[in-house]
Amino acid sequence: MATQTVDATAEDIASMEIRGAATIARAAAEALAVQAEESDAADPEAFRAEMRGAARVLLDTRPTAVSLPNSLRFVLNGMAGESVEALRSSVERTVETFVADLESAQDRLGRIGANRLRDGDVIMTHCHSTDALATVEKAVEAGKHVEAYVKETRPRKQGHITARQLREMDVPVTLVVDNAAHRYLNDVDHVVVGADSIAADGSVINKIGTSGLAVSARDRGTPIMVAAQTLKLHPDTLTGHTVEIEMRDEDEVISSADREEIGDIEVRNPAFDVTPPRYVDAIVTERGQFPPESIVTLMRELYGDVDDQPWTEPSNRDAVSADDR
Ligand code: RI2
Repeated sequence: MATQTVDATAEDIASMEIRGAATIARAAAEALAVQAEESDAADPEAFRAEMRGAARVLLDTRPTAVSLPNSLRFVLNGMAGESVEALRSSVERTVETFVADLESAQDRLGRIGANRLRDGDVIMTHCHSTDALATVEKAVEAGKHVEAYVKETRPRKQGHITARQLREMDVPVTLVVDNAAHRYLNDVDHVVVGADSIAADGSVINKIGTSGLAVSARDRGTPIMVAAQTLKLHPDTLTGHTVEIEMRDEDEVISSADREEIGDIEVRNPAFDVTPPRYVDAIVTERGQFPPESIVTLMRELYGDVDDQPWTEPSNRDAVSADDR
């Protein structure tokens, strides 16, 4: 298990040293285990308050990937016991379960997604998604030959990570700039992407550029598979909330020297976009593959009774519900 403190983990998530929805979820859960281990809380209530505070620090790092609150909720709701010692070991056990579940979900999802890929298929990827790569890995393990067009994915070029990991699987890779995607989609059998959040209507929130790629793919008749374990299902969207799209620093897009040379301009750097369900052929989860419009059924089954924010202090919770009334 990782041994990073909550503050170090939060810093790494915010700076994207730790990135990718599943990886963020795991790191956050492991940071809570470290917090529990190192806590010198005097009594159970102090311990619980400390864990809630730690969860809020992690929660405040990045707003879009729901795997982060889902992971914090899982760990905080698993806290049980009448003594600090009992609470501490419940956190450690819950985090171990969380990490094991995450790994087996990705494994199962990979095997399901691999069934969609045939021997000789060419895929196109966007950004870097461990869930998406799991489907390719399982296909390769099953003896299928798969080749990949890998989109660079500006501004942070996470496509390079995808290219490297595909090469480690011996998958032939052609790296293209984002603008070349439409040009090569005729040669592609499947677009395979991950997700940071899935909304109740089946919309897919993923790295900026996914929606444009999906529109292009639909135009070319190329199917789009979204690989997303159920940790990516966003419970708040069941009650009408929308998913916040993170805006990142403009320095990721343009250097200050270049900017100065150009003159007075605005720069926008949204990290994610929303792909409507009509552009998505299948959402592949560890529970099977779903047409996007039916994902709400699974979301209700898994998260239907989730309306709690266990990181909120009990006094504020009362205030919130009073406001709601
Ligand atoms: P896995 C990433 O976000 C990408 O958008 C990727 O598709 C998604 O997380 C899911 O990644 P970022 O953290 O959970 O790079 O499949 O902004 O690894």
